[in-house]
Amino acid sequence: MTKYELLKLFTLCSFLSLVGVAGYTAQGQTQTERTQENSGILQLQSNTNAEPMNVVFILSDDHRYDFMGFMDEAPSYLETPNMDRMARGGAHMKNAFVTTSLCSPSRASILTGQYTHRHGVVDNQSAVPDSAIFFPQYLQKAGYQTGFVGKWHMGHSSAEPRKGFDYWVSFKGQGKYYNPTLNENGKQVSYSDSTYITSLLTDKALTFLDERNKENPFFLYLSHKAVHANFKPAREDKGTYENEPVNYPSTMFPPGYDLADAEGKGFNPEPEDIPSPKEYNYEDVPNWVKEQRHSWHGVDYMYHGQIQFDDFYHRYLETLLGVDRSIGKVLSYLEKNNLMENTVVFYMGDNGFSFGEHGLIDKRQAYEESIRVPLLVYAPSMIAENTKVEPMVQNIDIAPTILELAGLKRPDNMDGRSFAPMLKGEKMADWRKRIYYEYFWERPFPQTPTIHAVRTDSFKYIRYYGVWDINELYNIQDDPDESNNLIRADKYRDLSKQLNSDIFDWLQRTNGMKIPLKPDHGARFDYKYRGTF
Ligand SMILES: [Ca+2]
Repeated sequence: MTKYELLKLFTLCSFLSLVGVAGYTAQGQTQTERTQENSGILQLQSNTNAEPMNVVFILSDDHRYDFMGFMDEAPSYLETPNMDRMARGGAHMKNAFVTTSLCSPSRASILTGQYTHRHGVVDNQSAVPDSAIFFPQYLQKAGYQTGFVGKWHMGHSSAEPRKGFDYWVSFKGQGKYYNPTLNENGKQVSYSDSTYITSLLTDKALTFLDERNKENPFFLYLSHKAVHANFKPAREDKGTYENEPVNYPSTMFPPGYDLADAEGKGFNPEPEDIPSPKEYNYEDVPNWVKEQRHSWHGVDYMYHGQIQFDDFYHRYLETLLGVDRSIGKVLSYLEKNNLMENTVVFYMGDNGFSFGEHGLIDKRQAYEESIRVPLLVYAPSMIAENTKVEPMVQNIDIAPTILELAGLKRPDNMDGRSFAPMLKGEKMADWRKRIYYEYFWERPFPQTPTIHAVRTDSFKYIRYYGVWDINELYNIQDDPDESNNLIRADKYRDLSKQLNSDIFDWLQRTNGMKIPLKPDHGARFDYKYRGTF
């Protein structure tokens, strides 16, 4: 028996004293989990003699990369002191991306280290296949105590404990902002008296830390519901930004947009907010993007007229304040309990969110606001203050990175790589020079087609599947707003061709040459063809 197996046995014994936890560990395992457990595949080789670090991974929902107080691009009045503190005292991964900009696929990529076409959670309706291995399973095997608190979402219908976690608090699907019902280690508990989800989940996370066996390393996954639509701030934050101005993005309105058309839509552009044809090459914007303006996920008919743009924007920022406060509470707890020396804290978003860029709302598409996420890593004993990491990292890199911090080698079935050396200021000369993106069309939101994209530090190429439309090429260095589609330019034809072939090389290499087909079911947020099959 190895040192870590002994630790694991010790963990199990100590957890028998915790209400509910023992019940799950003993009875909750499926056949697949027992097979994974017994086959030895969860046993990873050690890569270091150093003490394994504790890890806290805090995930938020739909938080775009630039809405943090310390960022130049953020609204000037937004205050996120705890995110700012993490960036100031630790590492800001300045170029962090998801491989699919949608809740469930991205969460599955975080947990498995795999691309969407590999783990198979291709949309928000799919459950995770039984065969998937979540990285906390490896941590458990290595002697960690593991806790999951918050939104799971992969498979809408159940909040039951999932493999890999000793402590479990979750809810079905998207959950509720106020008065939620939680599954707490297998038991259903309902809350009342305006209990707010972000505060409640934070309390549950601190309970896990409090009740853990202090002899073992720990991994905590705190997965917030906020800031997913329909945004609801904590009562104390409501109205904080109500009267603040909104800076409309440069591609929100087509050149020549008639200001009278803005009436009743909840935004109030000034003449200077309307771009000229020189500033925005609207002619080469894909037709599906132009169409989506007038849909559930477009500024001209957002949420089918139920929500006003400016109000929506302010409520998002107010809801984010609760997440920032949650980060602060976790950091304080770690400090007060002398855990900061051997703990690494991550803060990340599961995907981005567009607020009017290209006339769009929400995510799924491959524009910057949709695919980029905030990613901060704080560990005073390991990471120098104000570390800025420039190379492109992705959600598939989280699992290998956390495993490395736990002293474990990356399993072969992961697509991502550990960026832990970069946190310590080391250069990784062989780091990837391009990232790949995929999104599969979903029937509930039929406005956005299937997408594949590749992004380098300088260019992004976006390819659409199954629609008669124009593809896109942007020089993201010179044109960060993606306002001038270069796909027709002779000068860039060879580059487009090369990037197109890079996408297919990647798909071939990673077994991605397939498009999922799902039976039609459930609601379709599509007023144009309402009531039709
Ligand atoms: Ca999300």
